[in-house]
Amino acid sequence: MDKLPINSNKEFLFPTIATAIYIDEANPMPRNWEKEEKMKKLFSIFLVLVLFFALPVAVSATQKTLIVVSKPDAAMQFQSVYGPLYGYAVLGDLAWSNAKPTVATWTHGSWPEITGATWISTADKVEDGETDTWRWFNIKMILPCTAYNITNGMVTVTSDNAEEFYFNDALIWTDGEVQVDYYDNAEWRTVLTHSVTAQAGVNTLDFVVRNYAPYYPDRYGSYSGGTYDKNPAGLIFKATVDYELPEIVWQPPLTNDSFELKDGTTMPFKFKLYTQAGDLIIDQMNIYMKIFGPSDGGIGSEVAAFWPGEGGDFLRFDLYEFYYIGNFHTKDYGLTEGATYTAVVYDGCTDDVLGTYTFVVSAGKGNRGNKN
Ligand SMILES: [Ca+2]
Ligand SMILES: [Ca+2]
Repeated sequence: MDKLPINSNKEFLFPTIATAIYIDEANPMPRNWEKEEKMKKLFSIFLVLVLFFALPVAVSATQKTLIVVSKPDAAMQFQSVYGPLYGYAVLGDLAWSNAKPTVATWTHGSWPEITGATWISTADKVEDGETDTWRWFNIKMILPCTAYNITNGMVTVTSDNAEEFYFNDALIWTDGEVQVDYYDNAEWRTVLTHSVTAQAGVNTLDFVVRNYAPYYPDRYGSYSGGTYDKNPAGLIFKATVDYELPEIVWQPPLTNDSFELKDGTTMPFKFKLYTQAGDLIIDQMNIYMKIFGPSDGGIGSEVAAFWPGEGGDFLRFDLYEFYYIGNFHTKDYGLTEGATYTAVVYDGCTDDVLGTYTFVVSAGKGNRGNKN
């Protein structure tokens, strides 16, 4: 492996970078974990104050933004990590073995921050600082299945020390040397932002991160205090994407002025899906509907669920009228007359609420008071 030359005063001026960088900061080596912890606590208080005054600003009533940041995920629901390995392996290689939860890792005071994101790794402190190690971070970024006009996908990332970044299995960028002999030019400092094209439903972010083993003395002439075991490793990122959700437009008989839902009848809950621009959506079956009640001040408990499908008990799409329909057989549910109920339509991927319809159950079994 090629090594960098080190000059006598322990400073090294990279040919392609205009500023001098202390060589021992190229791969940050804390000399005292505990002292660094105290400094970080002070910085945290400062950061909280900064965040307090940096409240988000709403941009539009219909445009939504999904933000995913690196964070500990004990349940491995959305974020997990594989490794460390002592050699490079491609995504999905059996050498990676089993996934582990991402954990907040020890952070070097010089590492960049990304607002809202946490430096994560396989452990609080690196397991083996003397040898190059590789970790694979696997992240799920889940948009609603009904999301459309998906734009402005951006991923901001850095790692200690180098990373490959894949989005939906395609390599987007490599910062530093992940697969070949490394040239340590402090890539942990470079916070890069990449454009990505996200899709409705599940998107995956994969980062293969290499921690460079130290090979040089620090500015005091020692090798990280005489040992190689203090060599932090980690990843920090923030991913954002803008999208819109469709609008529910309820159909007759629900929208009739005289509408009342009579107990004992079968009521057709019909709705159409429109984009915010007013275009009809006719090919979206990743939705479902539930009916809740009676209202007890809140929405009440679940009475009935309509999953997408073809049978009479399912949420169906009518190919002639272009509406979705769930037939609510009220006699099957022992409803409370005079009480308030709510129908809710959800996105099938994220359970986002797309629309609601609130109604009162009236007496008069056996007769439907409305024509559709
Ligand atoms: Ca970087
Ligand atoms: Ca490192």
